[in-house]
Amino acid sequence: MKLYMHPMSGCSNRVMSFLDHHPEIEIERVHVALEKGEHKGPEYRAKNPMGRVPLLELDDGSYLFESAAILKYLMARYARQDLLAEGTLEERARLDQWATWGLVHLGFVLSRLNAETGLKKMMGQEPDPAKVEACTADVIAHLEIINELLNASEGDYLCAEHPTLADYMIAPNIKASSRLAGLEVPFEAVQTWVSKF
Ligand SMILES: N[C@@H](CCC(=O)N[C@@H](CS)C(=O)NCC(=O)O)C(=O)O
Repeated sequence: MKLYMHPMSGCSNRVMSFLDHHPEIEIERVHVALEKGEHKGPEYRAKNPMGRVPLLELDDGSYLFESAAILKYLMARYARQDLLAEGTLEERARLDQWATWGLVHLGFVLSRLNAETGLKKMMGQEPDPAKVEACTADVIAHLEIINELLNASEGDYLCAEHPTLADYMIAPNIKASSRLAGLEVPFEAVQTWVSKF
C-alpha cells in the first residue's frame, strides 16, 4: 500500500500519526507537492478526483480518500478494532461523535486558519491580521471544548484509556496547525495530549 500525503497537511497527519504509533504497518509514503499544484494535475486526479491528500493506494491498485475512511480501513485491517469501537453502544456512539466533530467542526475552523496564515505565506501573500485574529478566536473556542473533555476524562485520551479514532481525527490536526499556522494552544491538558501524537 502507498499513502499519498503532504507533511504539513493536518488531514495527512491524522493517518501518519496512526502509522507512527504502529510501525509494524508498512506503508510507503509518497509526498504530493501541494505547493507545486501536483494534486491538481491530471496524473494525481486520475487517482483522486478530489485533488486532495491523504489518499491510500490499496494492494489491488484501487484508491481510498478521506482521512476518516482511511483510518477506519487501516484500524479494521490491522485488527485494531479497539481503536474504532469498544464498550457499549452509547460509548461507541460517543467515539463516533467526537471523530465526526473533529472532521466537520474543528477541521473547518483549523483549515480556515491555515488558509489565512501558512498557506497564504506559501503563495507569497500577506495574511490579513483581522482575519487571523478572528480565525484564531474561533479555533480557541473549539479547543476549549476539547480541554474540558480532557479534564473530565478519567484517562489520558478523549474516549478511552488509549487513543482511538477520535484522538487520531483531532490531535494531529491541531499539531499540524501549530506548525503551519503558528497556532499556540493556551490549554495545558490539550498541549499535553497533542504532544503524544
Ligand atoms: N475531509 C478530507 C479533507 C482533505 C483535504 O482537504 N486535504 C487538504 C490538506 S489537509 C488538501 O489536500 N488541500 C489541497 C487543496 O484543497 O487544494 C480528509 O479528511 O481527508
